[in-house]
Amino acid sequence: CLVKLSYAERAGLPNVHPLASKLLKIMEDKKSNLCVSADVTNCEELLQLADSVGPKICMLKTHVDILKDYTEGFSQKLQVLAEKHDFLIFEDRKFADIGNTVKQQYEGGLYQISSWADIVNAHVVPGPGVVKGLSSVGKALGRGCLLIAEMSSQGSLATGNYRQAAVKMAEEDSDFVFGFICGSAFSMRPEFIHMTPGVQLEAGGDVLGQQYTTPEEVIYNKGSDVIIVGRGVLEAADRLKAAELYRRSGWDAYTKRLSP
Ligand code: 6AU
Repeated sequence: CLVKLSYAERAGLPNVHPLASKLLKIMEDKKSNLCVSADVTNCEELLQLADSVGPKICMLKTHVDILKDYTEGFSQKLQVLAEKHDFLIFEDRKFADIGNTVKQQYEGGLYQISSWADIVNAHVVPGPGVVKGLSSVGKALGRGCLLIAEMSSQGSLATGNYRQAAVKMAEEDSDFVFGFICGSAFSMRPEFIHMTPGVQLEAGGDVLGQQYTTPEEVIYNKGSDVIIVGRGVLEAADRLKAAELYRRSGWDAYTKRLSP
């Protein structure tokens, strides 16, 4: 189902999650449905990247556990940049355990993810308990969660009924879950946001099973809302220029989708 409503219209829907509403407004204001995946291994580089591409993105995605020099100060600086450039922080932790364990992984440990990440994601394989556990920490803090309904990697087992199970889990906890990681839009509720990784300007893949499709394919043909781009930006000679190319490509595909 291709959503014909604008991001701004969806931001005002009666049942929209406050964080989804905030994200949709940022997207409309900055004319950006681009999430840059900041998969770098040192804090200074990540902060520089965030400060540079900040004006081009609606969201910055981190893998905090690949940083070699993480400190609490880093997450504070990242929050300052998110405020400065008006983007949301998404820690791509992919929680996948029983509720009691993910609750501790989300709140505690070295990273204390719930204290600085607006958004996290979770696999649905454990069943609803994973969401309940995360929600018991994040809901009161105004955080939100994306469920991984599909994966971009070759041979992924998240197909068929698995995706339906993810939709059901999202609908049952829509005060915390506000969207999906997926290849294409499928939820009938426009208040849910679909985000798609595995995006580059040319289709292809890497040697470890990642598969790429283009912003146009993802946003216009598959009806997803947000493109998540890592190496397409990170491996470019000029990262800011690359981010602008992806922003424009994603935005053009969105305006084309809205046009009658
Ligand atoms: O653009 P890339 O291939 O350099 O990076 C894609 C990013 C990586 C992955 O961990 C993540 O997107 N990802 C995810 C997410 C966001 O959950 C799911 C998936 O199915 N495929 C995928 O690549 O940081």
